[in-house]
Amino acid sequence: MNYFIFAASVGLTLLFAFIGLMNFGIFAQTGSMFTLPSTNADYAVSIIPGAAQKDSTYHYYPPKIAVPVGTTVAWFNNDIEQPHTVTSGEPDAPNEGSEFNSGIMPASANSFFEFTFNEPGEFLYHCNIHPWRVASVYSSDAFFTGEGFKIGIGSGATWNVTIHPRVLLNINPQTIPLDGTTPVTYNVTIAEGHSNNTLFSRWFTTAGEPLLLELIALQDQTTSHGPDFSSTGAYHVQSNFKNGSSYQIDVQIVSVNNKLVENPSRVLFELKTS
Ligand SMILES: [Cu+2]
Repeated sequence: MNYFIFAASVGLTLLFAFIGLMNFGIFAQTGSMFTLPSTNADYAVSIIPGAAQKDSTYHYYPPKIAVPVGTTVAWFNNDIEQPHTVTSGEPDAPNEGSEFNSGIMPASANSFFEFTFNEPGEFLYHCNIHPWRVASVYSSDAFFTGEGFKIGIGSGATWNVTIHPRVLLNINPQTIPLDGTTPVTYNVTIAEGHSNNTLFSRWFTTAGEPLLLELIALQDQTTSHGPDFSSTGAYHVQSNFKNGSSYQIDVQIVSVNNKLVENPSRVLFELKTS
């Protein structure tokens, strides 16, 4: 009998230890993804699991972004049990932290810091606790207007894919009232050059917001993902975008409040690369 109780209690202990490990695994996994608190941010940067280690390839991911002026970036501490900071400037620079500084971001799930880039320029930043990786946000006031749209271009009017492998576009229809809630669906088609070589075509829905679409130059197959947050934030399209080319970006408002638009607003603009 005693032996039975002992065996049962060992069994239970092992079972609880196993459940504990399972929970930890699930927790760690959730922590590495964007399960987000409410934020009005436009773009998510992750402080990645393992960021505290010196041999980690990245501390922040993506490490380098280019966004239109007015973009709010949110950094999430996804490195479980490690505090980090998001501190403007280079480590030990005299102006360190003068543009923005998160202070210590606690090592808890969904801990985040956000900052709106209202001035154009290149903003380097680093972590005060692990000051061996510098990341950057480039902010540009370049934009295209026409055909009822204003399109902010994070890289500047011409996109240099070597300097800025990622560029965020802010596609803002001027003829449709955006109330921050009513769903608006955009159809985006991207073609290379003046040919009909369509790289990409997809519908994107926002919650009554402009469409934030990031182009990522990667020599890989064309794919898309997003948005960064549960129903808002940037979408991303990766393709073999390259310098010495131009991309025809065709945007149409397909539906508002899930009703098809009869005379869709449509813009076709050209994004040249260096
Ligand atoms: Cu850090």
